[in-house]
Amino acid sequence: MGTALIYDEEMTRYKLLWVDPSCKIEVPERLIVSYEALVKSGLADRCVSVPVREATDADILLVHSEEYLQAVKTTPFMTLEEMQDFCAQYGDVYFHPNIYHCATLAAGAALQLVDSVMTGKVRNGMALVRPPGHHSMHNAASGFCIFNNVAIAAQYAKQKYGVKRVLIVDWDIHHGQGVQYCFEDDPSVLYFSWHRYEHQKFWPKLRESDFDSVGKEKGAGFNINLPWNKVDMQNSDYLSIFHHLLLPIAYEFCPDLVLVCAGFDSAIGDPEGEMCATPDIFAHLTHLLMNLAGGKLCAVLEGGYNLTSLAQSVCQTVQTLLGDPPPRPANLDGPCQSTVESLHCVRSTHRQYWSCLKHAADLPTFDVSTKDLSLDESLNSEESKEEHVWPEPPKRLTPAIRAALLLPDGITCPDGCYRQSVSECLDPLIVTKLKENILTDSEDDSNALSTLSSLIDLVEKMEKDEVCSGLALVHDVSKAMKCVVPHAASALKNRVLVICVGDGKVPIHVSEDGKVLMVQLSNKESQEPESRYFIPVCLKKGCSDVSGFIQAILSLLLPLGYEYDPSLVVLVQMSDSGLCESMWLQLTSLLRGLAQGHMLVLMQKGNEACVSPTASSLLGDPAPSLGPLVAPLPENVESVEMLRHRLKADWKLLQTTAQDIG
Ligand code: X5A
Ligand code: ZN
Repeated sequence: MGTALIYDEEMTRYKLLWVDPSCKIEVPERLIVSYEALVKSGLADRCVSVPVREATDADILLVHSEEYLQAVKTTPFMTLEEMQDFCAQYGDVYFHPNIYHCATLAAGAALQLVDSVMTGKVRNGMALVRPPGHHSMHNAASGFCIFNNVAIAAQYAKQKYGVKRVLIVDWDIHHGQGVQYCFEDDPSVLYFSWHRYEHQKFWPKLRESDFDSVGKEKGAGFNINLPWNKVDMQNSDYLSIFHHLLLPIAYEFCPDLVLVCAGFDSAIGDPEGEMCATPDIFAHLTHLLMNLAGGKLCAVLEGGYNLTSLAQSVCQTVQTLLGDPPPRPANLDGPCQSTVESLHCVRSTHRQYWSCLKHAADLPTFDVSTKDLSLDESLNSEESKEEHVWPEPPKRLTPAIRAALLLPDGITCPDGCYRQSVSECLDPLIVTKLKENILTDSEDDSNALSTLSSLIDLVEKMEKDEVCSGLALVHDVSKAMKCVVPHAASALKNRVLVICVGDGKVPIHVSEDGKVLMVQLSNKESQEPESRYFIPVCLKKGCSDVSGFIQAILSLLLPLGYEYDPSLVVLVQMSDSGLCESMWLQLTSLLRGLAQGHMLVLMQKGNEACVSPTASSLLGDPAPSLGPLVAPLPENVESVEMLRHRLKADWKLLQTTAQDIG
């Protein structure tokens, strides 16, 4: 199951032929540098190359009017003046004798990608296209866009494959108003867009790009707009929106297919976006979407005008689609005030449509529309524009061994995994330590000793980057945890995030030095008191409340994990975890976004059946879909909310309401 890459040089063969300051950034080099970066980094070679095709008239008419299509078809025969006149009826768009041809290829590329994913030829993929699509409308070109590539792809997927629910994530920095208009009254397509808005001062300056455009009639609730009212947004701002808005709704919606309007003008250095999120953030955004729809994700290029940041961002996206774990997220320090205000507005507006937001606070009392804009420095334009420099994202090297498994004799090692051998010559220092601290006299048989020291061996291989992740099926998870966690945390630069799933006492004491962050997910109230680094989460009825559980993961565990930024994740399945397999696999897969995928999974003997699915998730296979979700148990929602409320002073990525700050 591979990753498709769709590209054709033909789409570089058109350009702006006259002077127009608002269009001059949309250049053929955008596509050339993106593709060259994929080739140079070796990523293109790892993809399945799929040819483009021309979209047919019937394909284009899925979204556009006959009249508009016929008009665009005449542009190759126009003189320069005629083309300029033709453009004048639209906003910020130019034509060229070859752009109609390229526009059919761009839409056709999106359709080829949908075909490749839907037929199972590949798992996911990316199409590098020009012209972009998300601004173009039923009857009009707009913002460099001729045909709406992604909207056409969504209609096509519904029609040709009977796809019931499509999620469109538009992370381009502009509002894809064309996509919004196309699906406004359609509940089968959920459109999410974040965009630079600045209280309607930023192009396309539409009233309907604000948070209160939620969709119409049957489609009410299926259009989600997150306006950025300031520039300079950072990685934390983007992640906050995913954790507290997009992902909870996306999981509740349960798409059969995810389409991404993958514009990279939302990255640092872009002259349009003026944001500060670094290219590696796209690895995380991609990763966080990859466990929806059983991994069926199609990314289609939209904007992106800083050639350096564009090429880096494209590489981060494609490498993640290929299954490599994302890099360590850099300097996350919580969302800014303006982000939290926007988040609060959208969450309270949408809580009537989505049960995951039922508990969201009321609309804030401050009146957003009458805010004194003259105080916004960001609007005092030119002088405040900064030239941004950022380091090139380090090469993401994945260890040759993606998953090493420590299994008892007689259990076969799943394909693609490496069998960690049981240590034969034991390090005497470690033996003494283990005998003193963990093994009782009656048990210090050589078997337990060698299992535990093999575990330590495994963790050391992960620290040295020889192994990416590990799984151990052990006789006693408690002892394994007691042995491995302190050992890993003792290395100077290490921080260990431990997640215990299931009831029972956590066998290690968590100190306040921050070397270990322990989160327990269990059915029962914890006996131990909560603290900054020991966080018991009580979820009644375990997996019979899948909704409550996934929401706790998305909006509590992930933000904590991201802010903590561990060097190792230890995921422990206690004997009585009671978690259904699909939920467990979602948890495992989502946690690969932390610590560069350095995760050790500890499972109790007796749970053999779960070894092979867990191993495949460590290898990067997407988790199965949870199915459409019903409302979570109110008591679970409440206890998670209370916990979030208590912890948000210590953990800034847990903030969701304006009151949470200051
Ligand atoms: C696809 C895209 C931007 C148009 C900006 C016009 N279009 N000012 O990023
Ligand atoms: Zn854009």
